[in-house]
Amino acid sequence: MRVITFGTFDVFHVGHLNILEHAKKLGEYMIVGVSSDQLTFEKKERYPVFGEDDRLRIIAALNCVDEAFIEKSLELKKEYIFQHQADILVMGDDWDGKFDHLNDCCKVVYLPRTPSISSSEIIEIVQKR
Ligand code: C2G
Repeated sequence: MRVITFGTFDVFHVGHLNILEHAKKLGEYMIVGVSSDQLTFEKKERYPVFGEDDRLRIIAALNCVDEAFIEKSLELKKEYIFQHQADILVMGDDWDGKFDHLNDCCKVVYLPRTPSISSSEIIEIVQKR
């Protein structure tokens, strides 16, 4: 089974690692779409701390990741799924229900987020120091 997931993965932390490792266990081959800087701005109204090339390198270097690419638009999920021949789409449950319409091209699974950690909170803490 080929698993695909998407995310910004800015200021990489253990919540990111948990979901990627958990997702990989659902199949054998793991593909990750890393949001471009522009897409991150559109989603979060701020640019990421780390640029897309660095974030892509970090994700691609993980043991649980077989392939990583830049995700340019939220609207292209179907194209990315077909392009990478993914059988399962994994998303964090902060996106619960948002991608159910893709169930006709692959299985959609929402995994629970790791509590009490987020890139935005880490950025806030560092800014205050
Ligand atoms: N995540 C998690 N636990 C946390 C923080 C994040 O499980 N404490 C998960 C999110 O649910 C997501 C992944 O880690 O599945 C990446 O999180 P973000 O970088 O915040 O990604 P996001 O902006 O939600 O991008 O196409 C969809 C998007 O690109 C998803």
